Amino acid sequence: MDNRNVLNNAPNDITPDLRLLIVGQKRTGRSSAANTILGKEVFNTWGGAESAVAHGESEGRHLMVVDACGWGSDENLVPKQEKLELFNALSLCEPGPHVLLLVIPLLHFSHSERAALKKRMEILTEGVWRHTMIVFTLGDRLRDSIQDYIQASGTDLQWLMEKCRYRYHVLNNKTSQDRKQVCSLLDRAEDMLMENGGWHFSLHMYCRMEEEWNRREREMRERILERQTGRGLAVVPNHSRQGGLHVNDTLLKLVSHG
Ligand SMILES: Nc1nc2c(ncn2[C@@H]2O[C@H](COP(=O)(O)OP(=O)(O)OP(=O)(O)O)[C@@H](O)[C@H]2O)c(=O)[nH]1
Ligand SMILES: [Mg+2]
Repeated sequence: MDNRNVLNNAPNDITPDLRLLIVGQKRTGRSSAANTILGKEVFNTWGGAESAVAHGESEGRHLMVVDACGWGSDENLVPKQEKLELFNALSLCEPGPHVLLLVIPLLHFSHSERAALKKRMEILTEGVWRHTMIVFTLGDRLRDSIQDYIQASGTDLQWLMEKCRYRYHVLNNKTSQDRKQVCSLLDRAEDMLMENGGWHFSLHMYCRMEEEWNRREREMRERILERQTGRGLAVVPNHSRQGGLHVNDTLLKLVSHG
């Protein structure tokens, strides 16, 4: 077994109840959040570490926590090494994470951060958002309430909040002994798991679902086209749509040929 990836193995008879995958940009407090959740200093916070996994018991739950290698800030492309690291982190979480904790520091969330994040999340398919909760770190810097912070933030954070269906939690990693913040984070994660019918995130499954929806959508468009062209009408599909999970937003422009 590769030691760099297994920091603290659980005894064989303990099955982890909840698998958490912690993702986010570099130096945002991912490892600190993982340590706060586990209630011990397992992951190093000196920087630049590779993805790693740890098991532990916290607030009455058996946890598997994967601290994924941090993302870069390139908005236009995701370097191959980053993609491989992301897949590696996922594989450490086999058969798949129940919840992804997307770490965002309580600073200004910029347009370029949004673009970089979007590019990385896209690798995991649109379906990943169902399993994603935002964890705001630097909770000690919060001056007003988190609701005020969210309201005062710009459209980029609003976009992210909507993607995550307003599932978020604030962590202050400087007070890791405050177990109430961890308890409510884990409660929220368990609620999400229930909302998802107990299903964990599986890249393989969501890729297949997207392929299937794309195939059905293509077939439906072709059938409509056949029908309309028979009646002298043409169909112009909307190619600007993202993802392939919704068929009802296909923009049909019917152009009469007289
Ligand atoms: N004040 C404050 N500092 C924090 C908090 N969380 C993390 N930090 C600090 O932020 C720095 C980065 O924390 P890490 O947990 O190593 O962040 P990371 O995202 O794992 O960093 P890399 O693995 O290097 O990408 C460290 O100096 C932490 O002490 C927090 O809630 N409050
Ligand atoms: Mg780290």
